Parts: sequence; C-alpha cells; structure tokens
Amino acid sequence: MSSSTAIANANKSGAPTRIGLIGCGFYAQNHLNAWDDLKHEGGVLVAVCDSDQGRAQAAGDARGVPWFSDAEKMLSALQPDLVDIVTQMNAHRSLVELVARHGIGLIVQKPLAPNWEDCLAMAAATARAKVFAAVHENFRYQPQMTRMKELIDTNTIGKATFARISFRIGFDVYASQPYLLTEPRGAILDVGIHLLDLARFFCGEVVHVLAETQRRNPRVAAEDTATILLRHESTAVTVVECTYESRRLPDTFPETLIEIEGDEGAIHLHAGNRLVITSRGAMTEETVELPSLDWADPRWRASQVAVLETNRHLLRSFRTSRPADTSIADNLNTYALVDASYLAAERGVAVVPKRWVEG
Ligand code: NAD
Ligand code: 89V
Repeated sequence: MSSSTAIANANKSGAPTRIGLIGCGFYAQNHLNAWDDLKHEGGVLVAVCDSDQGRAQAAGDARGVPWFSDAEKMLSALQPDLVDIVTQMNAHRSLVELVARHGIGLIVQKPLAPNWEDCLAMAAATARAKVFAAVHENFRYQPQMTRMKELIDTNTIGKATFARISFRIGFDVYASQPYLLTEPRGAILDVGIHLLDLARFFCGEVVHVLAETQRRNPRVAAEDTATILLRHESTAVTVVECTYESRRLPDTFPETLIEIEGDEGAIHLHAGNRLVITSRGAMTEETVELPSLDWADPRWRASQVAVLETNRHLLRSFRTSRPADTSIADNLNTYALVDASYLAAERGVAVVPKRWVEG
C-alpha cells in the first residue's frame, strides 16, 4: 500500500494529519497561526524547518514542536503526512522534489516558481510520486470570493460577459517583503498571479492576453503596475489591474475590488466586503463578514482570513483524498497567464497562453 493510501486510510479513521512546515519567515506566521486554528479539524503541526536556525528555533519553541534547519532531516525524523512549504519561490522546486521523493503530500506557496520550466518539473515530480500537490493560491478562498462564485454558479447574473479585477494600493509591501524590490519580474508575478487566478475562477479559461506594464517607483527593479486584458473561451472579457503605487485614499490593501457583469445582472465587490448584487432588475446589498482571528493584524486581515480558509480547504481535500481546487496542475494554467502577460507587454501584441491539460 502506498504511503498516501495508508495516510488517506488513517485520515478516514480519524487520525490527525501530521503537518510539517518549511520556511518560517514573514508570511509563514499566518500559516502557523492558521494550522493552530485548524487543530480541531484534523490537522496537527508536528515540526518546523527553516535554513535560518534562529527562525526555525523561534517557530518550534513558540509551538512546542521539534525544529530543524535541514528539510531532509525533518522529513526523515518525523515523516509528516503533509508538508507546507512557505519559502520564497527560488527554493520551491528543490523542496517540492525532495518532499515528493519521500512520497509525502505537499502545499507550496505562490508563485510556484520563477519560471515555467521549474513549474513543469514540479508537476512532473509530484505526478510521478502520486502525492497530493497543491499551490497555496489563496485569493479565491477569501469568503467574499466564495460568495461571488456561489452567486455566479447559481445563475444570479446569467452568463458572465465582463469582469474587472482590481488591486490598486499604496501600502508599503516592500517593508515586510523587501525581495519584491529586486525581483526581475514584479507585480504581475507577485499579485497579478492572484488576480489572474480569480479571472479563471470566475470566467473560465483564457484564449488570449494583452498587457501593459509600468515601473512607477524608481526603487524597484521591475514593474510595479500592470493592466491586463483577457479574452475568455466563454467570450467574456476581463480587465485585471494591479499597482503598488496608488495614491488613492482610503488605501484598500489587501482587498481586491471586483465588478462582474452578466447578461442578466451584475455583482460589485466594494471595499469592506460590501457586495451590491443586481439580478434581473432587482438590486440587493450584503456585507460578507470575515471570521475574527485573535492573531490577525488589521492591515493584513483579508489575507490572513484567506490563509485560514485555504488551509481548511487543502486539509479537507487531503484528508478525503481529493485533489485541491488549486492543485499544481490547475495552477499551471494560472501561471501560463502570468507568462503570457509579460510576453504581451514586451511585444505589444495579443498572446495565446500555454494550456496545461492534466493526464
Ligand atoms: P521570507 O523570506 O520572509 O521567509 C521565507 C523563509 O524561508 C526564510 O526564513 C528562509 O530562511 C526560509 N528558507 C529559504 N529556503 C529554505 C530552505 N531550502 N529550507 C528551509 N527554509 C528555507 O518570505 P515570505 O515573505 O514569508 O514569503 C514566502 C512565500 O509566501 C513567497 O513565495 C511569497 O510570494 C508568499 N506570500 C504569499 C502571500 C499570499 O499568499 N497572499 C502573501 C505574502 C507572501
Ligand atoms: O498576497 C501576496 O501575495 C502579497 C501581496 C503584497 C500581494 O499581498 O505578496
């Protein structure tokens, strides 16, 4: 019996899923807090690892679990059922391939990799190992996005024909993520990837992409602003826009503002998770309440709630032996839109994105 089958059987029997986390830096604190909140839903943190020994020890001591500075040693010593990789993307491929070689399921943060070739290598390694493999692409698990998807799927607005997905902020993202100042690919790979995933989530796959980028902040190496136009297979058109250089107040970080129009209505997501829903001539309003988290930082709350809801979905998927909605295989089609956006901006032409079909 393969280890994943044995684990799945154990999960069905009610044994908790034993989780190891690799990469105890800035954003991992949200993952660690979310796993704490999910310990009564079948997940239990059993070990942490960071190549920075100080960070590893701080995380391990804070949660009373063993800590390691070498991932291989953690896997061999603890044999977790599921590994949560929260390093920056330059370490994702080596860690995904390592965990897959151990026959262990995994979650890996976005962006999956710095380039398409590494993404494909990770898809191949996890498929070969037949292990659970998910990307922590978490914007679609925000409660307001779940509600919008529910409205679309229940035909509230008819057939979606247009969407505008907007992340325009001035919040200093570089303070907690200084590497964003020097990456050769900037806003599209960092936040555009979330918005492009939402475009697929709401309007389906894409047939071609147009894009313009801007570098408005002289401190950054790459683009900090992008305006992307998508034509979907459904014939819908989506505008995806992001900037870290907005001067608008109030600053809406980390919220994504969205308008989706259909042939029988529209959904408008305003700041504060306020939804204005028009369906066949009737308008209603609702505010999507976010769960209160005792560990939330008000400046990051929408993002932190997304981590909790994403971890919950991924844990449930793993424990019931179902692929994650944001499997590595699925995320390749979001990543393909990132690559197509850069190529479209570089060449000034419409670009047909690569398409990954599993199997
Ligand atoms: P960070 O640099 O603060 O933390 C990464 C940690 O990984 C560091 O402590 C580093 O020492 C450790 N590390 C690197 N290589 C390692 C290895 N081989 N083995 C063990 N540990 C290793 O980075 P961060 O800002 O926390 O970002 C981590 C990831 O989270 C990035 O991919 C980023 O894009 C993503 N992120 C996602 C969201 C979101 O989901 N909405 C928000 C912010 C950041
Ligand atoms: O959510 C993220 O991926 C972060 C951002 C600054 C966009 O919030 O990098």
